[in-house]
Amino acid sequence: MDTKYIWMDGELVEFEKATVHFMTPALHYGAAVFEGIRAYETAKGPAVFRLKEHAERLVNSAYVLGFRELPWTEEEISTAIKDVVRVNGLSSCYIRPLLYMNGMAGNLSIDSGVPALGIAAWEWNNYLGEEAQLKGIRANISSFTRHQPNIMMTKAKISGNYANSILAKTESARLGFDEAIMLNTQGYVAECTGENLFVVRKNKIFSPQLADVLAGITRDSVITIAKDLGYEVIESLISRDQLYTADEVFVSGTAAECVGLREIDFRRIGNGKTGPITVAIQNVYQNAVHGNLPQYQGWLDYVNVNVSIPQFVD
Ligand code: PPE
Repeated sequence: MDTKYIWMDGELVEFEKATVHFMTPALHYGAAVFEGIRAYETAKGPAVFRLKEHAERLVNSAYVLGFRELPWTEEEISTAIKDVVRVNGLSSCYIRPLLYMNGMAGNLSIDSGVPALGIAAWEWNNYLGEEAQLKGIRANISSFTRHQPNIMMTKAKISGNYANSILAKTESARLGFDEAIMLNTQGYVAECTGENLFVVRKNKIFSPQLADVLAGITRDSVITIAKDLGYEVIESLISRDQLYTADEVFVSGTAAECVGLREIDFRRIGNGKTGPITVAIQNVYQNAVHGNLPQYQGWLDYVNVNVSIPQFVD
């Protein structure tokens, strides 16, 4: 992995030394929360995309999981994230903060552990394959149901929630698909294993309501961009057959960015290529994240501005 330092509880630790103990409760119970963030190359150096919203969601996820007090503020976490990008000399990268229950496994109350925080950053392109952005991907409807919101807390990016995604993604991959679409307990479309989903029908854009899915920050960016492009965006129930007959279906996520679905359950979607509205949104998104569009500058946090002096350990 192309990274040298990982931030752990306030110190920059060499990659090989950034380890946790086998008895860490987070490892046993999935009692951790995380973020996926991207930084992109711009004319003014690397910029983290929507850092404030990601730091806020991380802290909210920890709160939902049950942590009452955290030793870091959102601002401190944001500064640490920028430090990690800078000290690793990365111009564009994926950033993974993980806030986890530390201590000794053996007690399921979150109060029996203490919060710990690590932040890594590395180059990570093509989450859904090299040609995903251009050609679109193939998905299936998973045989696994997405979380019911009183079983797992779907607004929180809790590590344990991702066992559900692993079940679905593994099944899809073994069946030869690129991604799984998951239905909610009522049988309506929820989200993919690591992306939110959109449907285009007669020039209108639909997305499942937030009730049982992660409130994706890319989803929010896509909605803003789509509206700025003049499209109506409607949050609604979406059924499986509405996917099959859609003009376009696309997914959004930090890692995946914006990717069209060219086939679902062996049925061609639209003309079997990334659709024109998806392409238009992809273009604006790519220009926005690279700092080419003044109207979306507020989404960027430049890594080389207000530089602090991070603490290294050997
Ligand atoms: N739904 C789920 C279940 C999800 O995991 C993600 C992010 C999204 C929606 C989109 O959220 P946002 O990134 O804020 O637009 N999935 C992460 C990938 C997880 C992985 O390690 O794999 C991501 O894109 O960072």
